[in-house]
Amino acid sequence: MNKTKSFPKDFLWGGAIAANQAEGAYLEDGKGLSTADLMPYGLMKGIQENSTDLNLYHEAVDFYHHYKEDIAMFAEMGFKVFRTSIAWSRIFPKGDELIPNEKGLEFYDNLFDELLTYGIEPIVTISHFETPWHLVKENGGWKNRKTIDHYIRYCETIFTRYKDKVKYWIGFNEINNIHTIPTAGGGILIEENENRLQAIYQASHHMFVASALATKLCQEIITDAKMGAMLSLSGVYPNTCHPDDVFETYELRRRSLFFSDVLLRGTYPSYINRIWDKHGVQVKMEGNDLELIKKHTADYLGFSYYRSTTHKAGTPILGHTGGITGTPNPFLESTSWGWQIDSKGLRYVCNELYDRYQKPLFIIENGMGTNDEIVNGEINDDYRIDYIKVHLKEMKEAIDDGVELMGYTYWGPIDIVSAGTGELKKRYGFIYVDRDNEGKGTFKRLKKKSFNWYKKVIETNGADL
Ligand code: BGP
Repeated sequence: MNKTKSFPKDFLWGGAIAANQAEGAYLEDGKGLSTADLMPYGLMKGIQENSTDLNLYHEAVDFYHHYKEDIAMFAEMGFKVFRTSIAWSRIFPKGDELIPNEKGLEFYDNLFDELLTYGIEPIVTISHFETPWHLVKENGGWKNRKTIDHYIRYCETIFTRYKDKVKYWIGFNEINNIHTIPTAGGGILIEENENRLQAIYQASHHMFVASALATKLCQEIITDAKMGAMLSLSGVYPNTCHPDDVFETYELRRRSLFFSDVLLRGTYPSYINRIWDKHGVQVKMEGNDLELIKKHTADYLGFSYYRSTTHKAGTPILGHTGGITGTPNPFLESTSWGWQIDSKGLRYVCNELYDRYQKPLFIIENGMGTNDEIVNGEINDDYRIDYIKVHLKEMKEAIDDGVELMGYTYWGPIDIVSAGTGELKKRYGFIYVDRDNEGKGTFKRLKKKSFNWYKKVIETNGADL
């Protein structure tokens, strides 16, 4: 008789958003410009500094002024945790100041207090696809080793300020995405004729040192703090069983796992040397960098899982997955955005990661973005319920496989601006927001069918899916 598959009783159910995709108020109360504020077509399309086109990140869904109402609904669903990010440029508008912006600090004090009044634990991403624009434009962002100092001053400020309110932290969102979206993912601009991978791996090294220093600082300032590494780790399969497809896909996967290898194992893996040699990369390291990285590894691995893609040998890739470089998987359905739905792949990835690191995992992003329609005043998003249901079932299997899974924060419990496209019509939420791609709407919130379904999932700890 199979023992009933169940989630641990202390499983951390919740939802996840990011400051730049939800808050709006992009220049309010002293906030400085961030890289996201200059990307009207989404974070994949890079900086458009002088564009006058509508940038939906500027007002997003106005979480800055609606957070109390939204948190009340997250509490109604029974959230145990809620992940969001602090906008670095709210705290240090240019990034290199010595004194923080008090109004920025106050906002997050109020936000975390609101969560805690409902017994919801905040999970805070320190840098989620946005860096103060001044640091990037004037100082080269993470290419410049000085950015470590600015980031650590920012960390010391928020750890000290929120030490009694926040114990779950994440250093960088999807740090491996510096490959595919270097400006959003790594706060760097790749110049004309610059060696792209030299820039990416040098910046990554600075981010690794900053992560180690931040982990050390966090544990010194906040008792029982948990500092997580976080990567984008949807699945990637060989396009065919041809050994070339298989091996090149393995290399591609490892180019992502390189980041978690360094952050969780604490050393640069030997396979990276061949990649660096091949691309003329020479990473400058200083003093006790490697000792810091070795000593202060992350406590857990958070990752985003949405889909799986395929890779065909010989297909040029910009980054770690580079999207679907092979043919679409004929065994999988796709969302209206062409993301292939692969719940079994989540079980695979959970096992892959737990076998590799033997550290707790946290599914910190998973969700379905699609074009929800209001029909007769209702939004019947059965497709979203089905998407989540099949993924939760595979998570239970992974737990039964022996994987230590800390929790699940559904990506976008409320509609927010897409990172990939800068649009609002790609909706993820259990809560609909009346605002469209043209920036029109009342910001009114409306529960979708999935709202009460997810509430029941949490109430029953995922028992009857
Ligand atoms: C991840 C990001 C999130 C979120 C998600 C969904 O890479 O960490 O910020 O945006 O992708 O992607 P999109 O918003 O493009 O649908």
